[in-house]
Amino acid sequence: MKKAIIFGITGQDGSHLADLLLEKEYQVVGVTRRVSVDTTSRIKHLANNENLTIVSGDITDAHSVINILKDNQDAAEVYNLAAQSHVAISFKQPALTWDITGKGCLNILQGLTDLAMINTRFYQASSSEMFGSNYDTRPQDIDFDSRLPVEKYQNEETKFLPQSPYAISKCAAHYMTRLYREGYGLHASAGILFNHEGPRRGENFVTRKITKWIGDFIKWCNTNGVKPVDLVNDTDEVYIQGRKDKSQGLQFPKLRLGNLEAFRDWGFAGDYCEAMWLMLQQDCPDDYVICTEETHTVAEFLQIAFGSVGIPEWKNFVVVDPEFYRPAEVDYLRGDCSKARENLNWKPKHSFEDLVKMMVMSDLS
Ligand code: NDP
Ligand code: GDR
Repeated sequence: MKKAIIFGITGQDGSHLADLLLEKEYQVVGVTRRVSVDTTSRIKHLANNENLTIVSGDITDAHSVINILKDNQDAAEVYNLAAQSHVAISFKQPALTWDITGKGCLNILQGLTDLAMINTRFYQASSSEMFGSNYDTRPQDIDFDSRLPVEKYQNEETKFLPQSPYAISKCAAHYMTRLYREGYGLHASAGILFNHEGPRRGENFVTRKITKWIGDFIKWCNTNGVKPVDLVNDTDEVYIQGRKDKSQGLQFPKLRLGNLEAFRDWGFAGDYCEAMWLMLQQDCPDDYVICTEETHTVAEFLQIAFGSVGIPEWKNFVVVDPEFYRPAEVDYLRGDCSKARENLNWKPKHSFEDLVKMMVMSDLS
């Protein structure tokens, strides 16, 4: 039976990866950090799985990392999914983000090297945020007519131009992974994953913030006998009024968002965790872009999400609030995953529309 260690098992991806590895009959060691509240809701369904062991540790503490590795030197695979993963928060807590998202990766790589765990394969969760404001271009048509509009994309050859403390920390961890691969011969791969979402997504990322709001709003409408379509002309900046007469006091807070024009290449997290596993099954370690090759704006996400509950016009339910703008934004992400398609035989199984509807349905239940 193969053993795998997952740093970050309580997160969205950690929980999907644990499901996948346990299905494949791995013995999984999941690392959780000590906090004052229960963070294991995403892996609750695995509580009685005898192949899952939870150990306590913090990736910023090199001693704790090395002790976990020492106790599990027979691990075939180590996945580093642990991070302070919220881009906007990284502007407010840059040093903490650096310690977790940047230096944490080094603690694992150095631990693997110090313990001479040369048979253990390592996965680093790199990110499309590393491309920041950069992209490559190619003509949209095969005849390379330069007058045609260009197609913008990012792949393994695109230069990084990070736009946040989070992205800079991820770049450092990414380069460390490459160094330990090339310099020390570790089987270390990095997946440059574009945004991936699903019902287990944290509630402060934009997709889940939207679908959670829709779920709560529809439940509020049902409880109060209010029809969402009757409310669309309400111009209040803060609340949706449930009654024409405001004095009756039936109110629901509007959905407050930042930049609605950013483009993201959004896929389903479950599909992407399969790609992580595939990378570690290859004879040679390498870096791979994982994405859907489609891009959509936040506004398009809103359109489909509201449309899926029968609300064609979302604009009166949403307030653009500068509080959610970032000091620097990543405007356009659209990946090209030809390398993963060819070498890993991987492709996404869920479309953008499937993903949005899956998340809305889950938040309605
Ligand atoms: P989440 O934020 O959902 O999960 C992050 C995990 O890291 C949680 O389990 C968290 O634990 C853990 N963690 C945070 N700090 C520490 C620490 N000091 N020591 C140990 N564990 C810690 O992220 P996702 O699951 O969405 O993403 C997984 C990884 O992939 C992250 O590294 C992220 O940056 C990266 N990534 C994600 C993408 C996405 O679209 N989801 C795209 C590209 C890369 P706790 O529960 O205690 O907070
Ligand atoms: P991102 O995801 O920054 O791409 O990082 P997020 O969902 O936070 O933002 C996506 C886009 O939506 C805009 N936006 C808002 N974002 C949030 N969180 N809240 C809002 O209210 C809001 N309004 C508009 C943002 O400005 C941005 O343009 C995610 C994380 O999972 C990273 O860890 C990962 O590395 C990258 O994806 C790839």
